[in-house]
Amino acid sequence: MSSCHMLVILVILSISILSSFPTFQMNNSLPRCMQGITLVPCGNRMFRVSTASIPDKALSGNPFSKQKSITLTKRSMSFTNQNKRTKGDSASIIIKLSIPRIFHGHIIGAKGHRINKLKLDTNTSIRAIPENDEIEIEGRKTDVDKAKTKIEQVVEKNKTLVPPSHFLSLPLSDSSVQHKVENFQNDILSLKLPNIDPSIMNKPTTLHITIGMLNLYRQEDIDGAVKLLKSLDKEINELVGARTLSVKLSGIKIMENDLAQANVLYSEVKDQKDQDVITKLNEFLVPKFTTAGYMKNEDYPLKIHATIINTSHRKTEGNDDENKPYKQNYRKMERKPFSAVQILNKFSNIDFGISRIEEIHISKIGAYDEKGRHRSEGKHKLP
Ligand SMILES: *[C@@H]1O[C@H](CO)[C@@H](O)[C@H](O)[C@H]1NC(C)=O
Ligand SMILES: *[C@@H]1O[C@H](CO)[C@@H](O)[C@H](O)[C@H]1NC(C)=O
Ligand SMILES: *[C@@H]1O[C@H](CO)[C@@H](O)[C@H](O)[C@H]1NC(C)=O
Ligand SMILES: CC(=O)N[C@H]1CO[C@H](CO)[C@@H](O)[C@@H]1O
Repeated sequence: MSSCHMLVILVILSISILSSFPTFQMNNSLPRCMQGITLVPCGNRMFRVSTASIPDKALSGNPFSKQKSITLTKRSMSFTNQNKRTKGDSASIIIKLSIPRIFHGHIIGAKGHRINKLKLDTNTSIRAIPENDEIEIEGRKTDVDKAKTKIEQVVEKNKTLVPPSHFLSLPLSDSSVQHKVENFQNDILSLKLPNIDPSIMNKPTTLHITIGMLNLYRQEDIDGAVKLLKSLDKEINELVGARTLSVKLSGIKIMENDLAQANVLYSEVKDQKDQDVITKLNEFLVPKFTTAGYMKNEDYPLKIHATIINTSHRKTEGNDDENKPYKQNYRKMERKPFSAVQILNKFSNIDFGISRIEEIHISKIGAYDEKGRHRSEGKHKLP
């Protein structure tokens, strides 16, 4: 047993030794449930020790009680303190990795196949805690490190499989345009066509033009994307110019080639100059967000449109709760198309009017605010 190892044990058990280390800091602002790891100083190095494994006796009644110990939480999982441990160290530690719950299914694998293999291969115990977006790994330090690397590889490899979480949006907030969209949707509903029901109508309050899809699964990604958008303030304003950006929405089209098998019905931005500004915004923003890792590197052309009907929203049991675990929430749903023949015949010349575009939002898919708009994580105000 190395002398440092001895020290770790001594530190855990001895109040007098604990208090003699000046580098030991306190943080009592964390909830108890997040205090999985206690950092214990040993010489000029810090060791992570599972708080649970520290005897209460060693901690109670001294200034370094559990509540006051430094802990690694899901927000601070960057292990800057990756010192090599001496060989033969068999102390068991627990770490909590910040892994968004959307990936937990990939890590667990079908019938737990992948997680079981991970556990066996690395001699660790691994537990998914979807409520906290955490994966907990327990074992010897070297084994835990191995498991951590492997889990991160699974996430990296499977990143392309999960649906986007957010999008860069130009909300069309003009109430008269929204009202016309609502009337149009009601007119369609009154035709009582097969496979058309209120659930597939995009809420008029969410009317928007999409600049690009975002993959922001963790709070730190959301914060980073918001910060990035804010950092581009000046360039965006220069790009848009002094003139107010407003778009005229008119006409309706469907995304599919077969009129009888439509899934998405949308209206288009008519004015070429407005289209050009939006295209420029897209061409400027997409590379920035892609480089930062918030957008997937997908090379599809921008289609400037405002969706009015989308059969993906069709209400099926269990797909409307953003807090449901991965499997229930993201199971593949079958899309039931509708025939757009009658709608296009009847309303092809429809005009929804002009809506000013005042802001660029980072909007969350499937989450809405009290006014029925997409929940905004952050925004840029246009001139
Ligand atoms: C204590 O934890 C809180 C919450 O994670 C954090 O905001 C704060 O900066 C921490 N304080 C210290 C001294 O580490
Ligand atoms: C697996 O890890 C435990 C500690 O978590 C250790 O006691 C045991 O010896 C290890 N087994 C092998 C085969 O390395
Ligand atoms: C339709 O809705 C789905 C699910 O919300 C979304 O992924 C897709 O981008 C939408 N399509 C259009 C064209 O709005
Ligand atoms: C589609 C894809 O890349 N899936 C990968 C998910 O992660 C596992 C483990 O790393 C890979 O084996 C899969 O190929």
